[in-house]
Amino acid sequence: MLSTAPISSAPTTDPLPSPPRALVTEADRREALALPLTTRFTLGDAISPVQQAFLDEHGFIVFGGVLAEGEVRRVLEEVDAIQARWLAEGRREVNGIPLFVGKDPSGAPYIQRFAFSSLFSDFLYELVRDPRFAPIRSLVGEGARVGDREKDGLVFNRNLNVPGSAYPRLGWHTDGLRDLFLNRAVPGPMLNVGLHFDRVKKEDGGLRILPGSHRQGFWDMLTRKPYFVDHRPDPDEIAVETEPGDLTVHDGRTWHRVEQSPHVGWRSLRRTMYVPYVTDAYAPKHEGSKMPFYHRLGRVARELKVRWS
Ligand SMILES: O=C(O)CCC(=O)C(=O)O
Ligand SMILES: [Fe+2]
Repeated sequence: MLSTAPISSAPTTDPLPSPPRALVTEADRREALALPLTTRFTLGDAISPVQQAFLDEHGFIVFGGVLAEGEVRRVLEEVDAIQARWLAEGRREVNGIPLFVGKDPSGAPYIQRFAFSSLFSDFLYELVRDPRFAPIRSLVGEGARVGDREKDGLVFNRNLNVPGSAYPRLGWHTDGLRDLFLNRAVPGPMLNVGLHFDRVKKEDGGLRILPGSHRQGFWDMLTRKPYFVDHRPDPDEIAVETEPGDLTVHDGRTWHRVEQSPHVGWRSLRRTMYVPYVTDAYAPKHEGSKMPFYHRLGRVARELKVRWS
């Protein structure tokens, strides 16, 4: 029988050890600026000064092959198991965050955005605490913890382009504004850490970023583009190309979007997992938590879209 309770006893506030932040010299900065924007870095025991400078300058960075092939496979299996459980339960939301439920190429229900995934899989819970991510946590800040129960928790996305898809693409936005809604305070620096599970080249759609847009003022963060409804390519955007197992970090103030795949069916599948490493005051959610306003809006838009496609 399926149990409906998440792993309730797991601790979620312990800060994890992380090495100190790299010190960046002017020479490191020049070296970082001379690198192509498509550079895939290697994640070591610490963030190198050039890697830190690249992120500071451009607002994003890609590390190649952070997860091994077997780990990529295992994560995908865990997510399939969570889907089976949630569909069997008829689950529509977790801790007040709606699941995006669309259809797969055969027309069967397909969960396209999972929230709080680490509360439903011991493997995922342990994976996001692995020592290899310690340097990434040092980017986020001292004493960063995994927000298993905070914000939307560990998010897993499956973008798919089929009739009835609930999540084929995502319009221009910054992630920081969401924090503004949640905290009612002007957000400071915040980093989003993503793991990628498919080979996505520019011509396959995927993540588009405006490099350096994290250095804009707050006014531009509010008004540069209409949030979420604008899907138009920008002449200054770059495509973030990924291989399965790659890790990306982007600054919460950068403008970015997800371009719809030109392919149709399973060929269009793009899977990502966003890890909430957080440093702010502990604010856990629970099954009675109220759905944030922008998720309410999004849900109405998705339901209309799925119904009419
Ligand atoms: O799919 C991605 O890589 C990015 C998704 C995203 O921007 C978001 O969920 O805020
Ligand atoms: Fe985003």
